[in-house]
Amino acid sequence: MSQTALASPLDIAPEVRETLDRSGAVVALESTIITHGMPYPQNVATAREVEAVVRENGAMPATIAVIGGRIKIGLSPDELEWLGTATDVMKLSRADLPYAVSSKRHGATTVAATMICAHLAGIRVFATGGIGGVHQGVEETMDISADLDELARTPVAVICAGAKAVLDLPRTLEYLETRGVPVVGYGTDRFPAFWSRTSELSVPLRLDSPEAIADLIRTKEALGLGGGTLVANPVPQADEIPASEMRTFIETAIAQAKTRGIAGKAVTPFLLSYLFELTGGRSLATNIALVKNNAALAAQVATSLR
Ligand code: PSU
Ligand code: MN
Repeated sequence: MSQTALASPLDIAPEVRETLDRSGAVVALESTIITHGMPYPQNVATAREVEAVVRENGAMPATIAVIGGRIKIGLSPDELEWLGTATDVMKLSRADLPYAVSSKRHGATTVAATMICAHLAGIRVFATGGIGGVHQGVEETMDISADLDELARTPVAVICAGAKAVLDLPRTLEYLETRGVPVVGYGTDRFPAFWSRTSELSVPLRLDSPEAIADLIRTKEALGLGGGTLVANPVPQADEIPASEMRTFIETAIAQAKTRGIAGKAVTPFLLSYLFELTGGRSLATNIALVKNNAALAAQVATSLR
């Protein structure tokens, strides 16, 4: 049988299309944070605010998700609202993306899947909260987020607040180094730990301006190295929960996940919602603040990249 070319599974929103056509600045945004990372209605409110921050900083936001098997690059306000309340939305990483498209399912894209879709659409910069990484207890579970391999292979710059402190941060950094991913601290020598501005770890590289980050991205592309760049942007001081305070909460949450036998894709969403309860909502307030902070930097980097 002859092969039939697959019709493009991408639906690029008109204003995103128009911006890409004139080589304008576009920032990709993920959707797992909306469906599996935050409760309703804060999830939808945050997604809207993050898009507004990108616009205020001179770039076009493109929130990415799969709806009925179509890869949406840029969601309408109605689609965003629907996604925030929908049940039956898959959490999509590299492994699940083609299934969601071929089976016409709904899916929220993780960092890995968002990078893939952004690259398909020609978007080079992406803002999120925190990437997935090597989980604590990896010796037993082999749980390493597909986000890390994606950073090694797909040429999109990811602006985050480090990796969630529930992870094994030293091994996460080791893995990124092995896979050749530049990890850049923005205005810091310490690797940020998501809710906290610092961890005990040094960040491998440091840059202090959006222009310098754009230069690095351009240079990496010109060298033909392939793969992405990870920029770790510390949460603003006023919004952070110091690492010393988070530590006990994190230990409790991880112990709970173990007791309840939570595994695989469910681990990260479980830990985030359990921490929300344990911290009386503080972890969510910090999460919202750091995503907005990353969106602003991503927009500035995208603007400098042109
Ligand atoms: N950061 C957040 N909230 C989230 C996530 C990251 O602040 O919900 C999501 C991202 O989509 C990330 C995913 O790609 O968690 C990682 O999941 P896993 O550990 O299962 O790979
Ligand atoms: Mn995992």
